[in-house]
Amino acid sequence: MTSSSGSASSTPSGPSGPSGPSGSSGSSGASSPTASTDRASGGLSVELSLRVHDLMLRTRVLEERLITMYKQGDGYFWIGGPGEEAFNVPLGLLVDKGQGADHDYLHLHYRSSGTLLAMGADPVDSLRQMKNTATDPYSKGRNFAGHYSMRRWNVAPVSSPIEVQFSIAIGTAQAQTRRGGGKGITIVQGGDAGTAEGDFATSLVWSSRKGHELPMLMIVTNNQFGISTPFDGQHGETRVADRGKAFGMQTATIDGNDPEVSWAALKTALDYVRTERKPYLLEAMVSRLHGHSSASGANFVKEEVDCLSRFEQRLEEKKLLTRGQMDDMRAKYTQQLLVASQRVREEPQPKPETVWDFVFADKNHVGGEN
Ligand SMILES: Cc1ncc(C[n+]2csc(CCOP(=O)(O)OP(=O)(O)O)c2C)c(N)n1
Repeated sequence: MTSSSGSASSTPSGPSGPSGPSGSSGSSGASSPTASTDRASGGLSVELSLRVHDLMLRTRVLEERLITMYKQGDGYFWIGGPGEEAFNVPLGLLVDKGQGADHDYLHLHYRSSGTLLAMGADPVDSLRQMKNTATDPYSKGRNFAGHYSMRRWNVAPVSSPIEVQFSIAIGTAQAQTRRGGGKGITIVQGGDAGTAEGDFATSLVWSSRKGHELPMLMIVTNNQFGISTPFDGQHGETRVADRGKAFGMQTATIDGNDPEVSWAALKTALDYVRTERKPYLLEAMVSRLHGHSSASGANFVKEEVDCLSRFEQRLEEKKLLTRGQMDDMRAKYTQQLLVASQRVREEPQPKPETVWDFVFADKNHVGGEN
């Protein structure tokens, strides 16, 4: 059961509507949050619906705060994931989080805030990275917003050069295969335009060699834009996911603006990769709600499907939350991050003499030094 089961969701506009996975899938695997039998909407329990909504809202409010910080001069550049929450939050909740090959490795992109918050990251740390403070745990004040990196959760550093993560991910998947026995898999994610890069082709080839398949979930979050180049006219294939079929891979294209569809599709894909130890290519159609980045103004694009307001409407119809309750939550989270951003302003910047720190490894991490 994946995308096709999400009947409440509308088909995203564009070249490819949602479709079910091709072929069979595995059964057991990913650790998942509570699955009560009290189904509220789609396949999600009441508890899980509320949890997903809360995290989607927190993610949206975080991105809005980051944009405001950029516009107020508290950062040099903004790029992030408003419009990808309905997919990225379920992903973060379904990941097997931890350090080392027994857990999932994540090679994400710069729109992955929802995944990190769902895994338990502190949103204030994202404000620190935006403000480039020395207290930023992801890059110690050295990188752009949304460039996460967390050794203890196997989150490989997010890269600004697009798609290189698809080549790097082969390494962690190889390590997991060579080690053998574990349930940890490698998850790699990027946008649709990036699939034109050689790294994406490299990943298709290396993950699917007969008899040497890799436990890799390859995710393409398709917002139908590069920076300003529309998807139409750039692709011979109708669906990016179809490219996986030529490599014998399981594939699906889904409505990533629907958290229930995303949950079901991710569960299927993760279970398959975890159990079969073979690759899966999942394409999620998503929105780009504030344009590409601050380079294009970062203003709200009202023509795009807003996954959060659509989900909130559904929760209201199901009488799980009232409009007033959701407005109160939003006001509370917005106020909390406003106060936090004022606090972060006072935190120290990196000292000039530390400029060469973290350029080269000071320990032999591969050899086991931590
Ligand atoms: C190797 C490389 N080429 C070009 C760029 C400039 N660039 C930054 S983001 C971007 C568009 C990426 O589009 P897509 O892969 O669809 O991801 P999205 O940003 O839409 O999520 C480009 C071309 C880059 N960062 N790296």
